[in-house]
Amino acid sequence: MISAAKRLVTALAMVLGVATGTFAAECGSNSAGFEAWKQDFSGEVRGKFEPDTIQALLGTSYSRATIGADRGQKSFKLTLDQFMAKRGASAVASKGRSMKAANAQLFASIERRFGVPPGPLIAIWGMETAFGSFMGNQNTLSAVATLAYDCRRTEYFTDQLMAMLTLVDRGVLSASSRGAMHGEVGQTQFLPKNVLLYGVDGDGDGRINLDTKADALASTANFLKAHGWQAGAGYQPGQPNFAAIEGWNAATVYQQTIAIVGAQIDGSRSAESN
Ligand SMILES: [Ca+2]
Repeated sequence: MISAAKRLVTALAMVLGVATGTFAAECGSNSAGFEAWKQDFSGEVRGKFEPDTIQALLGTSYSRATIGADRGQKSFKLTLDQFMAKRGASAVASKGRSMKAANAQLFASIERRFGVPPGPLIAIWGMETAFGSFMGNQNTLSAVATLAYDCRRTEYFTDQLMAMLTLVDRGVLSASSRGAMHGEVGQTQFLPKNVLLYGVDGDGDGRINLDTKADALASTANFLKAHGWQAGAGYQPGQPNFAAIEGWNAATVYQQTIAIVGAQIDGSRSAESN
């Protein structure tokens, strides 16, 4: 028992060591050190990834747009009503109902597979990218590499960069993949580590491509299931599935909005499960 536990601790330490910055490459707060960091970091992970993937990393450039967006993030507290108005929640609900009708088969197959009903998935889809309209146009590998280099959240984004390099290795994403400012990709804006952990093939073409709605929505359902979603249980605050929604986004008003808009889309069925 003890030795098994010890082995587990050792294995965990090794995994965490890889994931959380035993890297010596030096972070920086402007573009000046990026080339040197890239060389150092690439040297440290050489052998963990395919040579082409390392070349792709070496081909990244410092993303000023990403850093600008990161520095510009303002955290001001909105009330739930203010947040819902700002994010166009009522438009998401009404467009969401027509998206549900137009994609009925897709949502039925997702619910059979993961137990997650359409409402919360469509609320997330509408809030994140206006149903796939705005997925972002930043080079994902450069965005994530820039944030891994940047001193503000080096550890968190080094972890994301390792996931991104794994995805490039596997051909799920590539050196030319594009997405939002912090490296979020696809129709529901997964960070690379979430693509790696929860990405699934929703349309059965044998590939995971979160730029497609079927794969993005199935992966989002898989994310919620992995965060404890129980088929048939309610998802309003205080009900069993609200915890899975809390796993999606840290902001309380965002969580509440997903629950409210989701119920508006699911309609009477969600009222029955309340
Ligand atoms: Ca697919």
